[in-house]
Amino acid sequence: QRVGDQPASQFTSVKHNIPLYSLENAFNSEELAKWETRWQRQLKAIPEFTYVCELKIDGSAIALTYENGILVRGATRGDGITGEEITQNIKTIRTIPLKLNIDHPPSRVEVRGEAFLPLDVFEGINQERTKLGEALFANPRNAAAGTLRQLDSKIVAQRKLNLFAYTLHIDDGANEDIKYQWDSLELLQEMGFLVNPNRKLCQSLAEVEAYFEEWDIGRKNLPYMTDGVVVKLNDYQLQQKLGFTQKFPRWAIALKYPAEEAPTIVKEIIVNVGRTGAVTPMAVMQPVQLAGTTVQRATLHNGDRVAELDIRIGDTVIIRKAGEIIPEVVQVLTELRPSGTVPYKMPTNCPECNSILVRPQNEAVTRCVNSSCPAILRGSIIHWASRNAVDIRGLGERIAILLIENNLVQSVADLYSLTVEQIANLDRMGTKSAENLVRAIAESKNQTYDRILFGLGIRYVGRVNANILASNFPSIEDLSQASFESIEAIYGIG
Ligand code: 1X8
Repeated sequence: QRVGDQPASQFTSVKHNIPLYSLENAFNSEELAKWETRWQRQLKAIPEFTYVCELKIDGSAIALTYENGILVRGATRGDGITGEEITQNIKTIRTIPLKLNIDHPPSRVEVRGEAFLPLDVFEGINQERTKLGEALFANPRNAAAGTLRQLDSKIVAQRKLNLFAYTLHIDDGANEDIKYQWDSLELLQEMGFLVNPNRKLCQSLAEVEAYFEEWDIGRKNLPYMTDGVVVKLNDYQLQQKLGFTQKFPRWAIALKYPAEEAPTIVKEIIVNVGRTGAVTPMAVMQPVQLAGTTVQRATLHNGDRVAELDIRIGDTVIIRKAGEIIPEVVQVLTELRPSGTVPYKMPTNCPECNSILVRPQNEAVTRCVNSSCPAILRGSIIHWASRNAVDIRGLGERIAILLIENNLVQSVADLYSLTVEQIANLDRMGTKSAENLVRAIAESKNQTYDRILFGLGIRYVGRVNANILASNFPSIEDLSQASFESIEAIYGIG
């Protein structure tokens, strides 16, 4: 009953019965105090009130609809107004009741919660993706969102998704007795949902901040990721009086933890050449745990940033992870610098093809401009095969490197004349995986033209622009003839 039979071919959009708002963020006590002043000023007199503090789960928001106690729909947040119907996937989450555990269920109940992946499951998924050469998820939130959008609910069922419920809406007036958020949480629990146990009623912002501090330490031992605490006015009457702005409820705020940082030691400084030829200096460091993953590389962005940091091999550095897969070096602790270090000099030649690197005036980026540089070819192939381009499953970094090293491809076009035999002879490939890859490459010819356009990796043609161009020029021939004026005239292109 929990796992669907046939994979879905696509998801359908659904309008939420009640919009899902996002939360206003506060990053410090001042911002939190301003929020309190603001909501109090809006009322004629300062009322008696309490705050409910809950952990902010770094997952993916979900809306669940129950009719007469039966789960009839699960949807992603989407833009808050419309989301995607993912009922089949939602049903695989064991902590979501298919039937509410109450005697006389109201005709309609809406439950909101955060779907999340436990940290160890997240690490496991990324390790598996590394092996397959697939792009890694940057964080558990993206991994949860990606899992929820899997078309095959059998895969979702294997992933151990979970959900903390935190909002309860009852449609038919039956919630007269529920006057407080706190009581909603207890009722949700009685109905059979998993509700985060680490909640607290607070009488003042001082107590809220104590809770925030307590969980800044406590969260490091939780098996799931949190990125702050959510503070809500407990009293539904007050919530109703305050209402919503265009974007947020006025009666709630998220107090966020700063992006995680950690110290480590630089073992090596390397430069990476991307598919556009852009040369990015990177620090290779002693592995360190950061925001749920083991990190050993950090970006140094460009030569100017390297000079500004004066980062050297042997330095102790602070790295920070703010949403991206690759963290950045934010500080060099020069007082810990060992003796005998030398400033790092950016290379003048490409580390992969040895041609002279070029830095256009007024640009921060240094580039390799050799069109046959193997690094550029490798990056182009990986990009072409990536999920948002023509999506060739099984063609990741490892295979791209093998194909280039063995002189099997000199361009993306060469992928389409590869044979099973050629691929099967590569390191750690067999006939079966070679057949799969050849088939996946052949199937990629059927992809839509916007994906192909994106896959070409033209500068300034990202996913959005590829889409816009594809819908304004019916064929690639039309696009190749397009004038400056006709492109400029398109809504969405400046
Ligand atoms: C988002 C979240 C909320 C809660 C926990 N985690 C979140 N990511 C909670 O209320 N316990 S509320 C919320 C929202 O309203 N956007």
